[in-house]
Amino acid sequence: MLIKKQTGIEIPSSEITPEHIYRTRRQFMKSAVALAGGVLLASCAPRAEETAMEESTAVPPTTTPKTEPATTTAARATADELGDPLNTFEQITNYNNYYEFTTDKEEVAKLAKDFPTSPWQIEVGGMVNKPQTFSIDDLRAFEQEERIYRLRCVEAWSMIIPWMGFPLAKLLQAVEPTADAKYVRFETILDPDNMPGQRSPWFNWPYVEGLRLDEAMNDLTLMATGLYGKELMPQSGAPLRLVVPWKYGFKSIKSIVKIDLVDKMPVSLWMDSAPNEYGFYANVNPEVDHPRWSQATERRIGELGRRETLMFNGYAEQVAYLYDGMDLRANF
Ligand SMILES: Nc1nc2c(c(=O)[nH]1)N[C@H]1C(S)=C(S)[C@@H](COP(=O)(O)O)O[C@H]1N2
Ligand SMILES: [Mo]
Repeated sequence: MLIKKQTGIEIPSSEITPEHIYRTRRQFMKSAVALAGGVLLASCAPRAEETAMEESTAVPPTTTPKTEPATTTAARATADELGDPLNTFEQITNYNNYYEFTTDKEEVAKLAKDFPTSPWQIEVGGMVNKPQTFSIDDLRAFEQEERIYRLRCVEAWSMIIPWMGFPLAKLLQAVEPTADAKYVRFETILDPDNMPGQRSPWFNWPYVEGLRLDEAMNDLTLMATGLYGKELMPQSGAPLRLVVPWKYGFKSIKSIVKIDLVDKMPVSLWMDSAPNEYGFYANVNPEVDHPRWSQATERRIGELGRRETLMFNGYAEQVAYLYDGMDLRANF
């Protein structure tokens, strides 16, 4: 049975999961993983000599008009698998990094409000047997699931977000990467008329990101289309953004229009603008500091104290094997 949500995204009722089932599934995931063995400117700062993107100490405003999330499953799950509470819809949609609009996290929502996200196409090509252009409707062919993930920005703040979406692996399987494909390159839309930040000369637009093919195929790697059971809003990267929960938030590129399978490591926008500060891997690692600040702890949005940052953002069981034998300091 399919439940038609107000978003127009069809979600199988099997995916509408009450809390106690989450718990069971979580136990299952843990044992399954054991058996198998297996974000900046901070990244966001334009240039090293620029002032560090200082995180504001202000808690996201609660006075903004409230759009209530749909009362679905997503809304009913209240914690991640570590038992920590989800951030609120208001927090998640009013504290954003999206340099195409502004570097002010609390102004993104307002500036992005009318950004046109329909019609939209995602061109998937490069080293594949079946290049394909997907419309947002086409993406409904991929079963939508809910994934509750921690998002850790390289600026040392974090949130817990209940995403809706589908594994990137499903999309890649559909286009059939060739044997030569080693990396996946993602590109954000170039639309300076509607994205004032893209008129800034600080960056070589559009925003580009990349993953190694095995990272892209990992089950945690998500193409997100919604959160809290609602379609993504522009500030969150509508209509389609990447979510790679074990890497700093800047890897989770928003408003994607192009995905290419390639054989060379892509140069991301951050690598291009500050190669000494932002590497290709950007795995969350409390032991490898950013040149301008420590990564040992973080501030969870909505909390006062600081938390210890977890290796691979708490997803080591699922992803550490990807980096066996690699020097994580050299490959930062
Ligand atoms: N196209 C694009 N994608 C982007 C960014 C950006 O500026 N432009 N910022 C990144 C950073 S630094 C982070 S931390 C996350 C923030 O996602 P959120 O605003 O949905 O929390 O988006 C990432 N994706
Ligand atoms: Mo970030």
